[in-house]
Amino acid sequence: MFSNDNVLKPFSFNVKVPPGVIDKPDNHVHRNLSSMKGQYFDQEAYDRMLQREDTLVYEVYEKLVPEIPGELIQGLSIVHPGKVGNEYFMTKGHYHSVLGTGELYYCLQGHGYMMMETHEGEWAAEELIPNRAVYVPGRWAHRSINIGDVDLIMLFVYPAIAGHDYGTIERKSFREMVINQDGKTVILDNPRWMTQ
Ligand code: S6P
Ligand code: ZN
Repeated sequence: MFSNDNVLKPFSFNVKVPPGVIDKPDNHVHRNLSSMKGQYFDQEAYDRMLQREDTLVYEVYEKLVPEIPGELIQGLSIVHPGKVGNEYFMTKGHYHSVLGTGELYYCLQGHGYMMMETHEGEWAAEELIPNRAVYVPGRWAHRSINIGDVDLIMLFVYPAIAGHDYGTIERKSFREMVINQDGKTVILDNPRWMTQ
């Protein structure tokens, strides 16, 4: 965490795509299959895959700033290509703890979807292609999904006070899932989704 005692000075950083790295990140998060228990529809495929290897599913590079109103955290999110059964590799997904905080994503490489939903049960999916921005408004949970053959790389920016609520999605999952059905990418109702 960035100390609030530090005075933040303007800064810049280089983004290199590929491979999808930034200069001097403050944080580099690795998310492997084992940290996504219960999130993929085909539990048997998940268990089989995990037995073979705890595959790296996605990575995040962050530039941290003081967690105070007005400041913005930014970084890169990289979802590797792959599937668990027929379901594409994806992020865990979360609500922001400060529910009203939004987030901007800008796709730099790859092909995917930003899956979003609200506590009230509304959902939306926006396609991610290079040079397209997706805005996630406050109140919307979000998960990025890689439906392509190369890394899905996105730049993100969100309020430093946002915080993360992963628990709700771990319990309820997302209402919709993105799978490959007979060679086509389709969005289907997720049987694992819980209404409460
Ligand atoms: C944070 C922002 C991203 C995600 C990243 C990984 O608010 O939305 O930096 O952290 O895409 O996803 P997740 O769901 O594991 O945090
Ligand atoms: Zn977020």
